[in-house]
Amino acid sequence: QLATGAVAHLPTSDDLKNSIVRHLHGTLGTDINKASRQAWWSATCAAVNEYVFDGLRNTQRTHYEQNTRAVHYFSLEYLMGRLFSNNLHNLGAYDAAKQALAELGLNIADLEDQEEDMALGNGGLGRLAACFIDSMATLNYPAIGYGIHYEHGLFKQEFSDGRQIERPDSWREYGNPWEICRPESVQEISVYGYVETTYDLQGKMKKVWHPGRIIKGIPWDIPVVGYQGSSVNVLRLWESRASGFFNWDVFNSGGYIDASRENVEAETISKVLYPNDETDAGKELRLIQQYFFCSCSLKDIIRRYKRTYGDDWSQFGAQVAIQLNDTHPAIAIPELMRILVDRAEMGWDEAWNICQHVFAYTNHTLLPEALEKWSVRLFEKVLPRHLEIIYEINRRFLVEQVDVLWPGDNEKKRKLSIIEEGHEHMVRMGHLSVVGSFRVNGVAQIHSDLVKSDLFPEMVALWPDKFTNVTNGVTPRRWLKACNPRLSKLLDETVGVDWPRDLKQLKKLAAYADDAQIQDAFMAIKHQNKADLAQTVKELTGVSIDPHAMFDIQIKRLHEYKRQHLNLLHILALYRRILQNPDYDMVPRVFLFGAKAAPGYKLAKEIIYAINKVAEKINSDKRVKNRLKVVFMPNYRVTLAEKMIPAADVSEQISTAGKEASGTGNMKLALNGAITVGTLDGANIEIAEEVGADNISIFGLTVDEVKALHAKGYHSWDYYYADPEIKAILDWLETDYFTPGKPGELGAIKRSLLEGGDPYLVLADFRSYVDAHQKVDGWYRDKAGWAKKAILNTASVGKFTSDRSIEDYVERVWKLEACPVTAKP
Ligand code: DL6
Repeated sequence: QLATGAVAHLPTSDDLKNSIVRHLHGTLGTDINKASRQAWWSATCAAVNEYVFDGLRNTQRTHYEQNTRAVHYFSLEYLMGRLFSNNLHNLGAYDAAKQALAELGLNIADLEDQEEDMALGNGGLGRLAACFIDSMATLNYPAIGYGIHYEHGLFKQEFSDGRQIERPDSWREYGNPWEICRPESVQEISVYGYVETTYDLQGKMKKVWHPGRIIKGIPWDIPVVGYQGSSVNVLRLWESRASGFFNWDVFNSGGYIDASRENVEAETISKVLYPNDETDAGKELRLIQQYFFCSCSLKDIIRRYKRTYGDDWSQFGAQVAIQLNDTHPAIAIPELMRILVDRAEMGWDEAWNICQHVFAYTNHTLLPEALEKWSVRLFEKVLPRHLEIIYEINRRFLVEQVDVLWPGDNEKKRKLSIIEEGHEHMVRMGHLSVVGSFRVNGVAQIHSDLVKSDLFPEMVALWPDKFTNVTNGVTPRRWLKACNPRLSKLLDETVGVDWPRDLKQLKKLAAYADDAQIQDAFMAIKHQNKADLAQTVKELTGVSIDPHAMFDIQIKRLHEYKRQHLNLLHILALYRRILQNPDYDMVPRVFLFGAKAAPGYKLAKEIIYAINKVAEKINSDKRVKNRLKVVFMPNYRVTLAEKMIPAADVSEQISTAGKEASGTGNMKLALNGAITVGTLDGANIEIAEEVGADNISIFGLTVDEVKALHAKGYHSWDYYYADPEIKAILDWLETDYFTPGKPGELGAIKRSLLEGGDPYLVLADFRSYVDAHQKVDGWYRDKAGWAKKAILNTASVGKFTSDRSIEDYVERVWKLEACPVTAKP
């Protein structure tokens, strides 16, 4: 099979079969009759890699020959999941591999289960980065992702008597077939030390940083295969090591332990991903992680640039775009300034001009606790020269921009300064990112509007054209084609086979929304997916669920603003109604949750505990008569999402309006035919616009109403006293009904909603949430009506492909040309 893209020949099943056996013998050193599953899996990956590496070589050669402008995506997180089936699907070789393995007596699904998730991210931000690099390769954009090669990704979650326990994740304990170490591209970076001011013979001042520690960055390359082998780009992740392997002097004088301390400290940098997705500023190691990967990556970019341009910096801004995925990599801005001013001895203005052509910044959250700030004291200790550079960036910004627009206005200066002056002086990384970038974007229209109106209004006044929106998207290759093969086949048959690359093609499905045959086929697929999920639920939790029930799914990180506890209150309301009225008429429902809580986030962990305890009680209560089941799936991750999303009837997107920047799970679930129960928040608003009011159940306060309520003064007690159902449920949680012999065990939720003031307005939205579910219950009773809504959801969400997001970035931010790759056989 000849390909059109980077991969010269797409493999047939015979090609793969021969190659797998060859690798079993030649690479794994084993034989067909005694190979373990792990060995078969490794051999199959090696066989696939023959094609992947072919595409990688051709892509890199083409980019070099054509000397293309490229985008460099800087992200502290990449939530990749598994790559085996993804790579096969994108190579167009999944069926060939399935057949090859079957002929060798193996089941492809068993091999897929050999792979550990590559969980180098927490949630939305990291998974978005993974979708984006898939789209950039698919669309033939010269792009490279840069990040950290964490030894331990996001923790594994277990439950012990309903409570979350964290276990370390060792995703590459037995190696990882998808990555290539590149010792030839090792970089060294510096931290700590002090800055000396010197003068040359002409009396010109020069700053010299004498670092306290040198650390080595070792690059690992993970090929990113575009759909149909179009381009194969690279994700380059840095592993930290001490620069000198061992301190032999100390070792020889008997200090065995001390001699290796430096190694241990250096290796700590890439040891573990911070497990908080919204709050982590303040930790020295985190700042060093950020600087480590930014500095290694910038040096790597400069090394590549110099291969063509030598010391001529004039084309740097034209050749290099760097996208900062949130403020985590913002330190790259002063680092590039340092390299240009201190190392390349460039004048400040010229260097700043280059930075202003290179950096663009994406904001992913408005939550105040997530807006990174670093104490000046810490900066001074870890990166003394960078602190000086930030001071100078700030000085010029305040004098040349702020004071020009608002002369003499010290209040404006105080508000806009990159340095926050309070009890402790802090460096505001958001301000630095805006000042140092030529473009700033939010991740859904409403979020981008709020970035402008609430977060940086004065920056907008200074630079109105700097701000834009790029609504998030998800890759339909992973989130429909690979995870929902049954629906994919139906789509191929009804709308043609181009939809994975051109998701708007799904619109054609709308013409079949009333077609009884397509409705039956669509719902039969949903039922089969639910039956598969029911089996997984049984295996993982021991709970039996009925695929005929409505599957209502909330999967995302555990956060108060995401309001899993609102979902719980609704479940409790239904349970209570059943107990009060044994004949209570409701569509049987299974509520499924998947969520990890940051290990230090107490209330989030209490919410998990409460859901698990309520689930135990409900699932074993005969009076419920299967109308209600509740399941908290342990260890939610990409691989579990791929099983849950195709089986969802209802998608819970219930954040307090104004708090969820975009959401991407909302897009995946709608794409797979789930009907959203959601607030007018983040991308829900755009989903509602696309699917139409009849096909989504919207509830709750709007952003403006939330603001107005807070302004007026919100008193959650009022709702408690005014609504007997709310009162009864909250009081119930405090008894020992769900935790026999231990009253008060689930009291944390009630306390946060009443004494804690209910900061996320759970009680204010409760009644309209219950009504939104009542509406969905009614919809579900009409089988044809429901099928139509589900079909129209799939048909209408073509906008939310990450391909469209990337095209928006290209047009509004990066100004890149696509560079199609032609394979050289
Ligand atoms: O943009 C990706 C994703 C959004 O869809 C979520 O709404 C948002 O909560 C998430 N933000 C983070 C926070 N990280 N920081 N900072 O993960 O980004």
